[in-house]
Amino acid sequence: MPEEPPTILVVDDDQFIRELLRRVMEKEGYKVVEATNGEQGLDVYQRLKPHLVMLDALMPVMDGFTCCKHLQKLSDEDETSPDSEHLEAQGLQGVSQTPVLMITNLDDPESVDRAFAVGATDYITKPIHLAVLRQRVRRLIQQFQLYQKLEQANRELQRLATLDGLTGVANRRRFDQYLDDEWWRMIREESPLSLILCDIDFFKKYNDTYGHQAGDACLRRVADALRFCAKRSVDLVARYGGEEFAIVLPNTTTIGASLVAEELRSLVHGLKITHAASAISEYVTLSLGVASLYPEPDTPPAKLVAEADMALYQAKASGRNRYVA
Ligand code: GH3
Ligand code: MG
Ligand code: MG
Ligand code: MG
Repeated sequence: MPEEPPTILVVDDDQFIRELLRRVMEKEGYKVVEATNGEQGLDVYQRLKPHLVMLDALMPVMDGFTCCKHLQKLSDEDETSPDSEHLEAQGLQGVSQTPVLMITNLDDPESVDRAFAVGATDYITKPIHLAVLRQRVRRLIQQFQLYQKLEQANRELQRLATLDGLTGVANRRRFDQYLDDEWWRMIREESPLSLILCDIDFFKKYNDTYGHQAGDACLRRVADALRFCAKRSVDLVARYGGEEFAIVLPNTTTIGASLVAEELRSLVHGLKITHAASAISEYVTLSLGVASLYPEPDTPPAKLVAEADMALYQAKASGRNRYVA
């Protein structure tokens, strides 16, 4: 499919200028939309999200400086990249925002400074030197598109950096971060935080019997079961280690967490994944440890993990395929 041409929004009260810019820019292969004052410009900007705004300074209703300031704000709100803070720290604020090219009769230094102060990316005076304009436009749009691509790649990388490659659930890094975040949130809300740690029973034997690839497939199915049981959007499922998984359950007491643990145990057993080498069942089973507490500022979240781990150990010691709370 051919790519859509970039869109340029021309905001000018002078019809002659608008028509000139449209003709020149369409010849360059761009799509052109028009507005006759700042207010209309903002409206079109929000609906069409152009790749470049050409902005006159003096216009009725809303002038170019005011319009530019508002554009800046709208562009900030669009900004979803977690990387924008980095860019700002390096003095690169605005690079990923829609470029605004001021095209105006005003050539006094104050107007130039004012335009850049309200967020203009570039400045050209009338009468327009068309060859210069073409080059500036090409460069501004190229840069904008490049930054958009970089930001998208960045977002994707950030997302992938939190996931476990085999099962698609959160990885250990994300687990640690989330547990810490929720620990502090529960302190503020004076609410209990629960954790379920679970471990596949006799999984080494499963690998030995069916091979590592079958082991991987089993891990994926168990991860899916965990995802199914963690029903609220705040419940986080993570791969804690090799064949160990965790569910963080905010605002949840021991009773609530135990219900989830039992549902999960029964669901995994009910999957009937054949495990001939298991000493306790003909199918793959889980042992689970449940811990729950009211977080306090001078206790680390590791305490919750240690308690869940102890409960898991007891579940193993007392026969497996069960939870201990
Ligand atoms: P228990 O019932 O006491 O938990 O016994 P177990 O055999 O499950 O426990 P152990 O810790 O001895 O073995 C865990 C096994 O999990 C060993 C390791 O090869 C396997 N494992 C860890 N990560 C992966 C993985 O990504 N893929 C596969 N297929 N196996 C894995
Ligand atoms: Mg004007
Ligand atoms: Mg283990
Ligand atoms: Mg195990």
